Amino acid sequence: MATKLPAKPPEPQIRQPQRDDGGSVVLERRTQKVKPPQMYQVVLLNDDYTPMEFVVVVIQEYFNKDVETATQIMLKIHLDGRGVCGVYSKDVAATKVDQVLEAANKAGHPLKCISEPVES
Ligand code: TYC
Repeated sequence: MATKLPAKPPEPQIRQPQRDDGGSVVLERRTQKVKPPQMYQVVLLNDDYTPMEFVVVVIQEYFNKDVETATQIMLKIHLDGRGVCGVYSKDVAATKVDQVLEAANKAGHPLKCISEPVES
């Protein structure tokens, strides 16, 4: 499979040469600002039926957290209704959501998972 090369930074924009009053040619360089990519947070939502132990395992497995951190995040979700499990690029966040929903469906739990842009 062909791998994509990283995108090149944009070339500085150079406008048409202008003449100043003294007859010399002046080139104006305007460097384009490159913004960092929008990041997405993956959020688990609380429900009344998914077992706490299952949520802790999901957070460990799909978000690479240790058992203590995963338990803290699970308890936060249980108490607040939602909790951020990780922050990723858009594609990786969407894949995490799919993986969590598939694991929950397979196990017969109604666990919900979403991704949303991180506010800057
Ligand atoms: N509220 C669930 C319970 O009491 C536990 C739970 C935690 C469910 C986090 C979902 O994302 C969740 N069994």
